[in-house]
Amino acid sequence: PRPAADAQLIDGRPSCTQLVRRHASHKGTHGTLAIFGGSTGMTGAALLAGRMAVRAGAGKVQLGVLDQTLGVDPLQPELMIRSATELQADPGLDLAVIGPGLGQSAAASSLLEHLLKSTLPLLLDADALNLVAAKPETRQLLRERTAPSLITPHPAEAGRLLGLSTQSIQIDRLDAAKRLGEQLNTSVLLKGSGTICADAAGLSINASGNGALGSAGQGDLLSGLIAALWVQGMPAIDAARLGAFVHGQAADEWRASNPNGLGLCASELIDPIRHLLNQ
Ligand code: NPW
Ligand code: AMP
Ligand code: MG
Repeated sequence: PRPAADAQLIDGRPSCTQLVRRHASHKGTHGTLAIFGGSTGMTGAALLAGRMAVRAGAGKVQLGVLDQTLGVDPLQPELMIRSATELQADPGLDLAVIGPGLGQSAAASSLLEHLLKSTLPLLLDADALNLVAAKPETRQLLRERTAPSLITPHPAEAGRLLGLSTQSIQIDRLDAAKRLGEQLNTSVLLKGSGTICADAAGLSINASGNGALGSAGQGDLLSGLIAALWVQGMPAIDAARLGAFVHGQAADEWRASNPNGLGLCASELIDPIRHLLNQ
């Protein structure tokens, strides 16, 4: 979306240097992100992704939701909330996420196909991945994309995409990530303990994070975080690596004062992640 800044690594960790706000920058400089999802009963997933994206520095964040009853988000009124049908036709978008709380309805499926055919850089998560796994024609559209794509499956979603059990994904996670990238022509973030980021140039394993992240909504938050970094100009794979790292780091810091790791809510990590990005 933006001219890609050079990837920088400090001690093997992705650097935030290119995210520093320049004096004359403005919201248009920081990217316009669309997040498609939020079907009835799962609007929270889209809200988590959107709130995180706003607080990770995306210039403008619009939710395109399937549940038409969702209006303003009182806790994050900066979010623009529109119907998915209306937002998909907006020519002013720089990047899109599709999946958080999307569901697998016919409307979700045709929205996904529309975005796969577009030239927008695309992050696919959750039900978007389940639709790719279930529908050969949708899978083919992903394989044929020329615009950049990033998929962020958890092990069960990865299993569905490769036609394998969750257990066999976990037995050789590096091989699973590599095969997903090759078969689907996309960069990959395979979630779980030791999140793997992979693209044609290689693979890396994230060392931050802990079992407290095994709670609903953490993946939805991560998709908004990575997309916000990507839309601000980081290459997709660096955004994935930095997103996974700071998400895990925020959970590790929380765990230091909550040693048993019970009850961590995804929404609680939004402000600590913003703080880490600003450091
Ligand atoms: P098990 O139990 O071990 O067999 P699904 P989902 C497995 C939305 N959400 N290591 C595990 O399988 C999402 O955005 C909305 C190993 C687990 O039971 C999606 O659109 C929320 N296994 C939709 O719900 C908050 C692992 O996967 C199964 C694993 C469905 O997404 C919640 C669950 O996967 C949710 O995000 C690991 N690390 N991680 C909202 N507030 O609106 C997962 N598994 O069946 O794909 O369901 O991930 O909940
Ligand atoms: P999702 O299943 O889509 O909600 O995503 C869960 C998020 O929590 C992903 O970012 C996972 O990598 C992360 N996560 C879950 N369990 C662990 C764990 N044991 N260690 C590190 N990260 C985890
Ligand atoms: Mg998920």
